[in-house]
Amino acid sequence: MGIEDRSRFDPMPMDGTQNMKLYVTYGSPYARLARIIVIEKALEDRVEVIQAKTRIPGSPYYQINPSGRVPYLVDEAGVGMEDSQLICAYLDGLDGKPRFHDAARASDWACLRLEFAARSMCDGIAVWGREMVRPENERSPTTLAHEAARTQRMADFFEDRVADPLLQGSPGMAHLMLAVAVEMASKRGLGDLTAGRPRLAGWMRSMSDLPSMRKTAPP
Ligand SMILES: N[C@@H](CCC(=O)N[C@@H](CS)C(=O)NCC(=O)O)C(=O)O
Repeated sequence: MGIEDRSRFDPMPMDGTQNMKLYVTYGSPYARLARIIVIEKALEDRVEVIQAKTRIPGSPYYQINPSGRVPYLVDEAGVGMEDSQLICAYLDGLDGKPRFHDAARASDWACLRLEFAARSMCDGIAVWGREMVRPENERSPTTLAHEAARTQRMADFFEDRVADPLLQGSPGMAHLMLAVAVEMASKRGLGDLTAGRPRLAGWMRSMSDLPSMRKTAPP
């Protein structure tokens, strides 16, 4: 649903609070993380997912989030917040039982190092994707080559790490970030990062099978 249509779909809970609103684009890997947490935490009834129009001059979305980025969450009190890290932690903690940011993981530097390495990989893939949507004569071959090489190095890094117990077992933010990054690389045309990387391939098969990953697969 576009932001211009949303007033028709704004159910107001009886207690005077409003449903949360999560602004996304369906191709954004960062917005996808927030959408995954909404599903994993069974928050679909409390969070309305709204498609924002990003990267266009004068978008009405800039009245909601002046940075123009997604994801952006407006909470039940009407307070807005941006960035997938913050939004995921907020949504995960609403029931007081965070599963993706539990206290053990939040203070575990090894977990956080993996999550942020995956985030760094995703940032590079996003830059590559952004470059590729420009008209061909505006694309920078230097940037494309730089980001493509970074992506391959990071895929090698994770081929060596996915067997680590930290990336096995129930998913945390590092798992989600890495899985979303690998799927985005393939979707955006950077290739199948699991090809020739058997450990990453096996790991991705189980991640891509999660219902929340399937339901949020990019168009
Ligand atoms: N660090 C941010 C990154 C968010 C981000 O870069 N979002 C992109 C989509 S992938 C965006 O909204 N771009 C629109 C723009 O730059 O105007 C996060 O984790 O949420």
